[in-house]
Amino acid sequence: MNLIQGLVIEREAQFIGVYQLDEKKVYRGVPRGKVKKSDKIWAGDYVYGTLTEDGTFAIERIKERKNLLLRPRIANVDRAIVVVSLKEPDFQNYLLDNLLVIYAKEGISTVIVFNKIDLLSQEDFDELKQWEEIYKKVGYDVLKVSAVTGEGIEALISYLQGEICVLAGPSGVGKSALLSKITGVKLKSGQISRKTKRGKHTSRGVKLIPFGNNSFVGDSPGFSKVEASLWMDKKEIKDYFPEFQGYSCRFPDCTHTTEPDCGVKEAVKKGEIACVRYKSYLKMQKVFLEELKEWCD
Ligand SMILES: Nc1nc2c(ncn2[C@@H]2O[C@H](COP(=O)(O)OP(=O)(O)OP(=O)(O)O)[C@@H](O)[C@H]2O)c(=O)[nH]1
Ligand SMILES: [Mg+2]
Ligand SMILES: [Zn+2]
Repeated sequence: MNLIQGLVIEREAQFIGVYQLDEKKVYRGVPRGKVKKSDKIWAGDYVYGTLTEDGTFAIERIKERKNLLLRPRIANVDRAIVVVSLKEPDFQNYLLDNLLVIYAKEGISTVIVFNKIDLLSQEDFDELKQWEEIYKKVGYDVLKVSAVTGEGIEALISYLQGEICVLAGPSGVGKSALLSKITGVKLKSGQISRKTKRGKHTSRGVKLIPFGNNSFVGDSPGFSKVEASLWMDKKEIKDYFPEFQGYSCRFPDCTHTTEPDCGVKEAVKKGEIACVRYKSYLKMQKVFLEELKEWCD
């Protein structure tokens, strides 16, 4: 049997939308044989199958996934576009830092996008510049855009070629607005969550929107609070702060909190590691360090 490849771009209740990459057309996917358990298929899954006479895509096989995001359920995510804003809503670096840790653990490359720059005063831009420098120094790409004026959108699109991307970030920062700008598809805010007819259960239909040359982008509902420590062992978190790597400490299992002769703490003291980032780390560890006051204001 000659199997063709498709990508699941829509997953809602019992519906599976399979995008045929060559034709750029969506078929209703019907799991067959070994893949009968349809609930194990997610948006972002690459599937192999055949086109049937009644115009459905008979799914014979699912490609092994490289990752699976939980919120929203999207598989094989290449890149997370973490959208934040300096104003409306106010920037919360702790929330951003938690998201960065989670994506780093999943092996997903991340770009930080400050949206709503049309709202900023000169003073705000000065503040934004400081945040930009902090995250760039850590190694993240930082983009400044406006979904309203379109500024910076071209640069953002150039990041997303041939990839499965997901927009994530706090509520109200303009993720859905940016998605519309990128793909040209008009979306209502909050469209992602819909009540099912059964009433009691809320289903979260997930959709990847195709654009450009086989690029796909998915929206996600806004987060109001994210704690990396709920996703992984607290001890692991230090591995996902890129700027902590390469320093040596007296104890090989140093948590970079209360231990003496800690290379990371020394680096914070010397200003090599940003205080705000280290403070986020301590908060994730639920550790309060009195001595921090001496080096960080
Ligand atoms: N001034 C300005 N307003 C924007 C911009 N982008 C989005 N907005 C507005 O911000 C509000 C929230 O935008 P959404 O796109 O719904 O935000 P969201 O991140 O998808 O929010 P959730 O779905 O709740 O997580 C809307 O009123 C948008 O019109 C922007 O670049 N500039
Ligand atoms: Mg939205
Ligand atoms: Zn240490």
